[in-house]
Amino acid sequence: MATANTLEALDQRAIEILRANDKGGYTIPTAGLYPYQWNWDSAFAAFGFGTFDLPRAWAEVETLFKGQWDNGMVPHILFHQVDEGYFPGPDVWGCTGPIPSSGISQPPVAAIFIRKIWEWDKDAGHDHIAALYPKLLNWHRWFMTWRRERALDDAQGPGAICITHPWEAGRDNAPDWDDAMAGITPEGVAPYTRRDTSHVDADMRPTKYDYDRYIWLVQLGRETGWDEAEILAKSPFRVADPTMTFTLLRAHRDLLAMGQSLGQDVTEIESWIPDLEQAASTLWNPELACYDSRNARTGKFAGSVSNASFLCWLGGLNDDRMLAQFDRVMDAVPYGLASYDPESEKFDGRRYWRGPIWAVVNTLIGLGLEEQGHGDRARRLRNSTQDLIAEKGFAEYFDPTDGAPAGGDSFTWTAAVWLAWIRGGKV
Ligand code: 9WN
Repeated sequence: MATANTLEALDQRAIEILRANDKGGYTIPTAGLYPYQWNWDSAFAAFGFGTFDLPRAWAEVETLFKGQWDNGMVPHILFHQVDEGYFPGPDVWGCTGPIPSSGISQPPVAAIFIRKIWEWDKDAGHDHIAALYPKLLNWHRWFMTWRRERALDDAQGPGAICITHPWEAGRDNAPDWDDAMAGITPEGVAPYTRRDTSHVDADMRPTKYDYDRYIWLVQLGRETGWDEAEILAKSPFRVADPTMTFTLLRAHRDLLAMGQSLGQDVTEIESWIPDLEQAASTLWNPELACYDSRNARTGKFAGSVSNASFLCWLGGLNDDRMLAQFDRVMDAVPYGLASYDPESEKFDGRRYWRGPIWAVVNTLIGLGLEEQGHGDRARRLRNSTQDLIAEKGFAEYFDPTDGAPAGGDSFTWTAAVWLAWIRGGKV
């Protein structure tokens, strides 16, 4: 257990990390490994900055939305300044948005944290949310148009929210995509050199098998000129995913609250919420007794109890069926919450999204648990994450079997959620 002095020292260290990773208007996740602005990382960074520097928090999300495409999509990476230390860079993506970028998006958590920052000071936040609201609405509409599980003309109607690339879910090498990834034959991938494995151990990162398919999918998108209709028609990879579905459902609710406060006509958002609640319920896998991912090309469930399964509470579903799963996964290893079921043969405690703990996902799960009246479990998760960071530092992720820090260090989003979730706000 950390003492009060240690906790305060850690608060200061977290602030230092955010300041050090600040590139002026946007924050990099960590020096070296990730030298650009990432979408959901920035939303978490804003949450962290909001605890001690509200103007800087607003700048973070405003810079992110400067990269929004005409079709509403907000890219997963903005390449503000080319850096040879990261692959694939802007030349590989071949995108033509307002800022050089990737051609896919990331979990839409921005509205969730924009609402929180606004609620911390509504007077200071009013003009910021007024300017961001139409941009968020366009982005959410893009998901509702282009990322539903069924084809747009399918008489069965639209379903859960899909990803068109593993990087879009932010859970890059999760076992959830194994089946869909096996459907890709990565022929014609141009020769490439990975940079990630020059920064961190290869056994903490995705494999070459994964990277060949990641790049093959980027090439496919680029060949279509990032035309969503063509990607929908041609790509073998399309997976309905709890990360996207639950975060978008939650983000719709936050956008609705901001729209109402601004006196906007919110009927479109009001219609999205029951529609997506219904769609989210289709991710329930009865055999697994858990929310799961599904290969949208075949209808086959992945069979994955992942940390994304536990985002149901954040989405607003008060589903007690998930409580026993939560307890089982927490009890299975010394530190929680593992990103993949520790009792599964696919679990790998060191390898990225196939087992390690991610403090940001814990934050989303913890917020949801608390709101849905499961305060004991929310506290358990928060205390476990606090002990881990206090003992092991502000790492990118952690091995749940022994707490070992893994991936990059001095990590922006780990520092941000330390301040805003674990320590509970203003410092
Ligand atoms: C690809 C920045 C990002 C996170 C993702 C995480 C990792 C990138 C990578 O780093 O992905 O987007 O190169 O490995 O999986 O969730 O946003 O921190």
